[in-house]
Amino acid sequence: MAIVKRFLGENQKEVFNKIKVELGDEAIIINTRKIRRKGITNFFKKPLIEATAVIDELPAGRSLNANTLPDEDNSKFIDLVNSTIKSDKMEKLENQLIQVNDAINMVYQEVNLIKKKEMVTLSPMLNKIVDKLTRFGIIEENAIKIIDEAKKIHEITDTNFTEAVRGILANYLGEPSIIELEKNERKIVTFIGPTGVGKTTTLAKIVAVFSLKYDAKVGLITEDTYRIGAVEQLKIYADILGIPLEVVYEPEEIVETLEKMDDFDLILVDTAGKNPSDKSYHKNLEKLISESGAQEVHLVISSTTDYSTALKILDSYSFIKDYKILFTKLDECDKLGNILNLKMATKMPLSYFTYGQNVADDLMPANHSYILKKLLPSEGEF
Ligand SMILES: Nc1nc2c(ncn2[C@@H]2O[C@H](COP(=O)(O)OP(=O)(O)OP(=O)(O)O)[C@@H](O)[C@H]2O)c(=O)[nH]1
Ligand SMILES: [Mg+2]
Repeated sequence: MAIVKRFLGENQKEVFNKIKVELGDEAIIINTRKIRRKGITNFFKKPLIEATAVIDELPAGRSLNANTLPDEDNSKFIDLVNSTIKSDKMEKLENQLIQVNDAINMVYQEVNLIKKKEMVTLSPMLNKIVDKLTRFGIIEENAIKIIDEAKKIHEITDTNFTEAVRGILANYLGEPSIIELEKNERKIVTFIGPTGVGKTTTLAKIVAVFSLKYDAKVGLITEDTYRIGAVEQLKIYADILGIPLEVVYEPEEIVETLEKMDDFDLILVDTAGKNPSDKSYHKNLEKLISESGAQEVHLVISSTTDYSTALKILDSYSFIKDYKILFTKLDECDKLGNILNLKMATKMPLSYFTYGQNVADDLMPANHSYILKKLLPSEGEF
């Protein structure tokens, strides 16, 4: 409840000073008026000044001075003040509600997990392994699922438990779905994804592999004329690798551009990173992919993105029906289990991993053995 109080003084300065001393700097003066002094002898004297001040809460360490003018009728002021600060309070209340809601959701998830744990009744030893998997970034729900499956395999087939976990993880991660070229067939591959995840750098790495290692005829197209320096960035890579770079300003232009690159083995198309919830971005991207007839789309995502954010990002790209996930920045990621979570959630194939800024290197097919080695460095048991 707000505090509303009237103060009286010889002049405005004195009254304002009283308010400041008693209620602090945050107090708001909502009304001032002149008051005639009582008694005939006071009639010609200067009137007194009365100010009404309000504060939402008394600052810490202050108390209301009993000597200041008591407010005879502050209820209407309180109503007035409460209505003006209502929106502020409502906002606070809404935030509190959101927090309560989040807390309920968390408890709900915890209860669900406890229920699941009870259902699969893991021994303390197996629970320790679940902990190890979760420390690696695998969400608890997936960790329990994996351990439960491994337990069954171990019991039925007598396979060593660690090997069973290894097999299950490898199975969930799947085989890498890398770019493969057919003889006399041109392949067009488009790279999409949020801003700054490493699309252009990765594309340059893939060009380097195909043109230098496999001697394929590779061409580059970019539609990223949005970001300053984006074309120049790619042009530098193209010049170093001695391959042509074409720029398209509108999605439809890609048809004509591709006609010029008829005899190429591989054409990689770079796109501008933008906020994936931008609707015009969707339209342009869809058009670019369909007009180009791209056989493959690689959705590039940084492995350092936390699980829930990455899920939202992937969801925002769900207007693209068929894509592979390409994870970058594994060198900066200390929770590689996240890759498994996203693979399990989307069931989309994984194409490549990148693990550094070096264009001539730092790229590999999305091998599950890389992740498994990080989880279980030695050949030993859990
Ligand atoms: N540590 C690390 N850095 C990387 C990796 N891949 C790319 N980067 C860095 O990430 C930054 C952004 O890379 P870009 O290739 O420009 O990213 P982009 O997705 O094309 O960015 P936009 O076109 O602006 O959306 C650069 O500093 C890269 O060197 C990687 O695997 N590891
Ligand atoms: Mg780029």
